[in-house]
Amino acid sequence: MNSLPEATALLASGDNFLLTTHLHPDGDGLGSMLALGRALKSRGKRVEMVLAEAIPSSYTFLAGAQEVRREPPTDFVPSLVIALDCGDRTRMGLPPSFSFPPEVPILNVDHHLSNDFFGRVNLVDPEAAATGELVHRLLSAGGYKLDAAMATALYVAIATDTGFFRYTNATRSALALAARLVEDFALEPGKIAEIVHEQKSLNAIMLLSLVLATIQLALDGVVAWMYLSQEMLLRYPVEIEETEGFINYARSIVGVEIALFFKEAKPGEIRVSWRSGPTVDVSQLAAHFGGGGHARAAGCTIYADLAEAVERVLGFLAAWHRARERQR
Ligand SMILES: [Mn+2]
Repeated sequence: MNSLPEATALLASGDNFLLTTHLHPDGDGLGSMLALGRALKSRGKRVEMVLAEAIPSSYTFLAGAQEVRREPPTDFVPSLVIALDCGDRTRMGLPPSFSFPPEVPILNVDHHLSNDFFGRVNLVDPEAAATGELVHRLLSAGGYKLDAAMATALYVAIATDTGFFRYTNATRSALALAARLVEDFALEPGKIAEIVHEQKSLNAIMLLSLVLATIQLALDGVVAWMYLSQEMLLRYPVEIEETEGFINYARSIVGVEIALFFKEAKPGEIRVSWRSGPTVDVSQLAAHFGGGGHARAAGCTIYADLAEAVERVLGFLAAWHRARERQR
């Protein structure tokens, strides 16, 4: 069931809500969770926001960020679990020790193309620029009154997922909603961008210099790839989230259609970020390695050493590239 009325009805009916977003949370997941959590609380609902990981420092300014717990209170049995910005159930950032009864419904609010509709009720729209846009739809349909804190959280959700309105998902409706939030609640986009964006540690910048030095082109310049090894991370320790934007440099090279960033999260565990321009759907390519995401931004994890992961992905892309050349 993929329906707005069903989703609003679920929110109106229950009293104990467990909200979560994906691990390695981003501005969209966190902003969506915090805005919805605050709105539900304003209706007198019990809300527990849970994420089994620390919140990146660039988002701790958002109202309610301090209320997010690593695990639910021991006595807590939710009447509804709400997953925000999670493409599938395994992405939900709940601690492995926590389980809830199978009869408890999940409301799945998401905009990933690869979303597999794991909820009892799903509010899934790949056309939405951000999950925050869907949360806004949900709150409007339910007649919830926004306040400045919710508006800020939703603005951050939309701004961060559109690369501060630079990516192809910076649609008319995303811009219009952001503008309305700014106007109605006197938000300051410049200030918000500075808090979210310009808070890099010196280590992150030094690490960027090492990563940029690894950029190589492949397949006649169609692919640019780069990597981050454990050795580099030991030299300049950062939270892995701080490396999120690095891949944009590879994608910005003239002629490059696919950018790849291989991150050795642990020895033997390589997280690969995929970015593309309008000519390639990387969510389909990443799916070959069990990953997914959006057409222009996807990810997968490969359990191998760094060199082998690079070889597997480039080998796969070489075959894809040859097949595409033949079709032309
Ligand atoms: Mn998102």
